[in-house]
Amino acid sequence: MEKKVSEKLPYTVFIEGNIGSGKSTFLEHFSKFKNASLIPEPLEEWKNLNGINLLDLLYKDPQKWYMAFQSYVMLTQIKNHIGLNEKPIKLIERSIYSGQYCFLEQMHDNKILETGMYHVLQDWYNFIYEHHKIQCDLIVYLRTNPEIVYKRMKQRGRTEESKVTLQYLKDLHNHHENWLIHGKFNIPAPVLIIDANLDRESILKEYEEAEKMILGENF
Ligand code: DGT
Repeated sequence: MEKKVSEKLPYTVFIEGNIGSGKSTFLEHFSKFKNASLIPEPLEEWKNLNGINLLDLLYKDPQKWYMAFQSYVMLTQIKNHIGLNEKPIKLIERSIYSGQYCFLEQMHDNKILETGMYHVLQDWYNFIYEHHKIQCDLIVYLRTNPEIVYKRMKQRGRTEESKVTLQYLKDLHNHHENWLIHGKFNIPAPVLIIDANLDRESILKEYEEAEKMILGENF
């Protein structure tokens, strides 16, 4: 049955890419489109869950905290995916997919996460995936070199990330590539690749040129 207009799900774009690839800058750029809801990652919630900084604990002791952190990420992400939206366009920073296919896989491959815990998180993911409609019309992949994002991350100097190594970013990059370029996991929508290695000024130009492609007929 055809959905009534009021029930129609918004045209939804996921913004994906490594840590420091410029996802927030991307969202900022699109704030000029008043018919688009911009949904940044709930980083502040991860940094303050009733006074507990889960992001900090994650990097200080990943073996102990990864499971709790990732399940909270999943919860906050699903809220973003299914949350009510009054505008016809929705741009979301990351998704439940990258949590699963990039971060979770990486932590399991690197044996930070016990296989039992990995299966529990996978089962949660499968359950959510089967029982909720996760709208996705386009994925924008901000593709970068790990060395470049490592430099940016150091410059940004987020205290919690002081322990993140170049190797971690290289692994995370490979997982994004395996998912979005090599199709190792389910890709829910077409992927638009943007070279996000450029400096801020040039990248803003790229975003501008890609606006029409990103917003489709909603432009
Ligand atoms: P941007 O704007 O591209 O510079 O984006 P960032 O770096 O502010 O945002 P993002 O999502 O790449 O990461 C923020 C922090 O949260 C970073 O330390 C990685 C961590 N993070 C995000 N999602 C996940 C996840 O699903 N699992 C784990 N373990 N960490 C995550």
